[in-house]
Amino acid sequence: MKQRLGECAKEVEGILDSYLPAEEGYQKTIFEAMNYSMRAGGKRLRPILMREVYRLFGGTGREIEPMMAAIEMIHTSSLIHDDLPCMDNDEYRRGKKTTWVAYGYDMAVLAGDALLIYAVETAARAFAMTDDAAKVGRCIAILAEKTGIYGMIGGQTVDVELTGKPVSRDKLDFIYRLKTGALLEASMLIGAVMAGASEKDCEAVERMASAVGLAFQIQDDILDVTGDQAVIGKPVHSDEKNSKTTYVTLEGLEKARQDAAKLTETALDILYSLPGKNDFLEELIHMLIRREK
Ligand code: GRG
Repeated sequence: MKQRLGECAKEVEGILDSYLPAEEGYQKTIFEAMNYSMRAGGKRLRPILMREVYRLFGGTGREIEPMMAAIEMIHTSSLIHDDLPCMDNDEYRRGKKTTWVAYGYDMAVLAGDALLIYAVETAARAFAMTDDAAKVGRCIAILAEKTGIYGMIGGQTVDVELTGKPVSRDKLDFIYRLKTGALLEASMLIGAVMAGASEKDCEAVERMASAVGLAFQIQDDILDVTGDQAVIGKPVHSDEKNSKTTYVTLEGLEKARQDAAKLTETALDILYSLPGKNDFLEELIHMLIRREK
């Protein structure tokens, strides 16, 4: 599985690369900072999950590729901003210097902004690759909604505001569903919509992704306590350093592990209820709570 995932990530990187800007012109620095961050590695889970859900519903075309690039651009923009001194103040990510350390605070803010809006420009390239303009329009709306104030940015707002303060389980779930879950929901839902899945199946995919998102963030919290910096590629104990309440600080390591496993089972039950079969997607969902980075 690890090897297959590695090969898949490499293949996805080829696709991402084809959508990155050429490093030329007076504004060359912004292109370099964007490409540095996009090429820094990472598991490429969101585009991989998107394409596997697309395949689950019978999708075969290349129209999914601009959407795959767009979701990874949005994810990368969020990592650039998350690492800034005004947020988590981290110097390493994916085993490399963070964008603000490599390019300066000002350029990192701009590179995050640039990737965010370039993602929309990139997703819009799918219009020229299909006869079904409506589904592309719907996917761009999903990207915007899941990224914005009702999604990732909304979740991050509550997260930042509550840093160093007591956080109830209810609020923590809200933060996780939005800050982490929303982009995973967008990834999988866009895969379904682009493949022409029914409304009922799209709703099921969104619920499946929501469970995956929560389990994924719980595992992220677990790795921040138990992980190896050399494997993860970023500092561990970052949550403690930033006085963050996490699933582990609230519920303890053992319950965190149990709850992540339960959420994974919920996601898999939904997957089994859907038409079609995709063994790789099933394994991938299992793997998300077994990962070491
Ligand atoms: C871009 C305008 C704008 C705002 C960003 C900072 C912010 C708002 C949101 C933070 C969202 C965030 C970083 C949530 C954590 C999600 C998470 C667990 C990320 C790690 O994802 P992986 O493990 O990373 O897939 P790799 O490196 O493998 O891609």
